[in-house]
Amino acid sequence: MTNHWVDIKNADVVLIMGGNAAEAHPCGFKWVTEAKAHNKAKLIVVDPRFTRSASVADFYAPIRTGTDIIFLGGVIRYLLEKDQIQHEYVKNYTDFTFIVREDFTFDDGIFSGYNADKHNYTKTTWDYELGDDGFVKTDPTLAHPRCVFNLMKKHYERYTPEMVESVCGTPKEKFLKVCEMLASTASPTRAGTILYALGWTQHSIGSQIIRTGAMVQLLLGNIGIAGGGMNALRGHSNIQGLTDLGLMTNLLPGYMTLPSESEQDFSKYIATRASKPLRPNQLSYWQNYGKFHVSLMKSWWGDAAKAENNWAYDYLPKLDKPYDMLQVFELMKQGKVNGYIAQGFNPLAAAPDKGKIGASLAKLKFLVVMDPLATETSEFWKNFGEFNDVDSSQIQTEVFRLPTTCFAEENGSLVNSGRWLQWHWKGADAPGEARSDLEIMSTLFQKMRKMYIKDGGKFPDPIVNLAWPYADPESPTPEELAKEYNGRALVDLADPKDATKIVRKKNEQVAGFAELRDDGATACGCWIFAGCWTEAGNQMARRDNSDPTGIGQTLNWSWAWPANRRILYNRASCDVSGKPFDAKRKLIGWNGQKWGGVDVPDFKVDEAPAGGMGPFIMNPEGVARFFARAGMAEGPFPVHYEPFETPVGYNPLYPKNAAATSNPGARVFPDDRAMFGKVDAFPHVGTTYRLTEHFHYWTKHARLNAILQPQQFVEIGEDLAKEVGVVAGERVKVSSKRGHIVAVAVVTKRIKKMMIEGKPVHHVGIPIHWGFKGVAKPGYLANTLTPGVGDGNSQTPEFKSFLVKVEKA
Ligand SMILES: Nc1nc2c(c(=O)[nH]1)N[C@H]1C(S)=C(S)[C@@H](COP(=O)(O)OP(=O)(O)OC[C@H]3O[C@@H](n4cnc5c(=O)[nH]c(N)nc54)[C@H](O)[C@@H]3O)O[C@H]1N2
Ligand SMILES: Nc1nc2c(c(=O)[nH]1)N[C@H]1C(S)=C(S)[C@@H](COP(=O)(O)OP(=O)(O)OC[C@H]3O[C@@H](n4cnc5c(=O)[nH]c(N)nc54)[C@H](O)[C@@H]3O)O[C@H]1N2
Ligand SMILES: [Mo]
Repeated sequence: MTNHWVDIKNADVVLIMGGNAAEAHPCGFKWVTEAKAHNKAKLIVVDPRFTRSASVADFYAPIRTGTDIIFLGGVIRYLLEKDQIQHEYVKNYTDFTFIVREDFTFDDGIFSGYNADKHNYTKTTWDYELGDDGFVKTDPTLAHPRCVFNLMKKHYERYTPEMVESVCGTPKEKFLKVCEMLASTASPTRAGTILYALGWTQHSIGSQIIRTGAMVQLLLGNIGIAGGGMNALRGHSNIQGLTDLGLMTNLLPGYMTLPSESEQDFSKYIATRASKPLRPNQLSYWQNYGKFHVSLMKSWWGDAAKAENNWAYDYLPKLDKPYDMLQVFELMKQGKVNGYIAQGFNPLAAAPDKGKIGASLAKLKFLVVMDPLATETSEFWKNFGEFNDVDSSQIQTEVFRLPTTCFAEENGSLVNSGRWLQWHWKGADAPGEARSDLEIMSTLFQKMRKMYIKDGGKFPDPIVNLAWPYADPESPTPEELAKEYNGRALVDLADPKDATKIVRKKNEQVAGFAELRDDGATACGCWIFAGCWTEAGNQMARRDNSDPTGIGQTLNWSWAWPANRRILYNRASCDVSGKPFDAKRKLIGWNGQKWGGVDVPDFKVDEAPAGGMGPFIMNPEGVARFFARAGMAEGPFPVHYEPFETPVGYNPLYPKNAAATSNPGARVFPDDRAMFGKVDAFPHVGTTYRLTEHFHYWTKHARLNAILQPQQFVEIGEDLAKEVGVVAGERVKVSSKRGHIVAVAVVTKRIKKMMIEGKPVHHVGIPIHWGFKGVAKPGYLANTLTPGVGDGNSQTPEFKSFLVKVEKA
């Protein structure tokens, strides 16, 4: 989230699109209710199904899955055409006026630089035009044909209300009503928020859908203000913490990135990331990258990380490609992986194309499952009849189950969607032989290290030299780790401006990331967490909920990254002179000497507005981007592409160009490509989702949840039920090119037939929660059906839109 849960109450308009907060985030959803009750906020829900969120909305509009870019692109077109944008904001805080390179093109659905054979782009042309001074050229009059404003206007010309109706299946007047409600927040004194989750992410164009939403928010001046923002409602209680700590294959903690294979040179690695400002007087905060990186290396390798060895740069793996879930299972299937540790992860249930996952696990020599429960994955080799029809005698994989505790059985912190690190205390001791993940991992590490010390190996240094400063090496405590993430001084730190003044004593915790150094004088396990556990103690355990102005800015409740800031980009809530756009929702302001208010300024505190520094300090240009230079896999402006399994068969925007039907920049493995179904054999659109009564594949082990939702069902509309000849309660077979499931049919008015490009399209709703382990009725894994293709940037699988066929069982 750019903002935070409580802040939702400040919104005038709430758009829930690509998520179902009332069911998947029932606690957080109360802030939507608060906004409605106290702020007379209007709630809009756009979803293929009439959900529980929709049932309390002021306005609901249906949409075909996977077409949100057409819808949102249509909103962009509407806002530009009707001139309903926050002019001052857009002019000063975005790249509207920036000029784009002359060799950048977009032709019939494809951007310049496409390598058709490799299904990827060379992105050099996707950039601004630079002047001789090294700065981007701009045209404040917006007359230049290649300024971002004009390119964008042209780009979204095709996204008409008629196109929206035809491709998304959203009736034109409903679409226009949504536009009108959103446009009402273009005023500086009205705020609109967007809440989204998997209905946006789980598509082959998921990241671009989210970008389009962000572009709408920028046009409306809704980023950086109270009651605004782009708010990703995250999944597991600590999934935000997972990405913060860099547990993605290409990341390091704090959203630093691992070097790629071609980056063997340390200084170049740093220089590429420490971008120089692209406009005069901009901060370009990532210029501090070296400080965060060197402090991380000191934290990991202690004395072994020194200036002479580039702070152990050679210890870091250099990536040839991302090793996300889809990639790993592809390699496993090819027999290139010997062992796999599934820690708190049930891939047989959670990953796409269960057939492929099961076949891949069967190729392993060993599988370790660290989990409190026996899961589908740990029992993948057992025959469970129709639900897992395998021949155990053919599977050689040795499986080890290591029972773990779960979060309620240990202390620690969870980072919520609003970036708050909230400390929690254990509620009970774990049963049986369970040990904490920390203890299991540490014990494994100690054993492996001993083996490397004894036997050597090709390159044992990274393992042998890892710093391990914990009182009990086999069981570090969450408190020890939290302090390490915060970081500390390794020597007395002198004031950079006055060498005689010591600002931080050796071994003291740092107060924030501004104290970190790139000369080896500090260690910090995650720079964005610096400040969470200072000399003043554990800031995450704070529980003072005082809120000076009543807008939910409880700065003494827990601790938020970065720097306890609650609303990112909050400098953008003020005009150029530093005066809040909206006095009643004031976050910060310039008082003549410095910035201050009820949030921690996302800006240099003493930087006078007259200097012209922009609010988006993480971007070298200081402003927000409509034109995503070089960043995304499939282009700088979001384009609608059809799901890989499309019910239409062509891209209605570019019907003549087959190469532009589905995302040209998505990474698809050849074998998976062969497993895509076509609409003639699989005429219905499947989409998977969750229910309030279950948590994934986990709560079917709990009797109470199993009583609430005992058995697998699918939801179909009344028209489809009639077509296939079933009534509610009968069983249906749902098949895709990859397999089938059988489940009870729930016939509902909540899913309606849509007319898409003149033809009827039916959605089939498939809840994900069942499987063959647990106390609920055994069932099929929903992911028997889903295709193995991911988003071009995040590799998130296309779980929300694929083709199936429904028949009476
Ligand atoms: N009770 C419960 N709560 C949970 C979970 C759980 O298992 N159970 N899981 C947690 C986790 S890990 C996560 S990630 C979150 C997920 O939270 P959500 O994303 O809110 O959950 P989903 O039910 O997967 O899907 C959301 C909605 O997206 C809609 N949708 C599908 N395709 C599209 C589309 O193309 N466009 C639009 N606009 N909408 C679409 C679906 O109809 C569905 O209503 O929930 C978390 N909360
Ligand atoms: N078709 C389809 N597939 C989906 C989705 C979808 O919408 N549609 N959603 C996707 C999403 S968003 C998610 S997040 C995944 C979820 O996929 P998973 O994360 O694999 O599923 P869970 O069942 O939530 O959790 C996995 C295991 O973690 C264990 N666990 C709980 N606490 C601890 C602990 O402290 N330590 C350890 N070691 N284990 C613990 C649980 O017992 C459980 O077995 O599914 C994905 N798959
Ligand atoms: Mo999730």
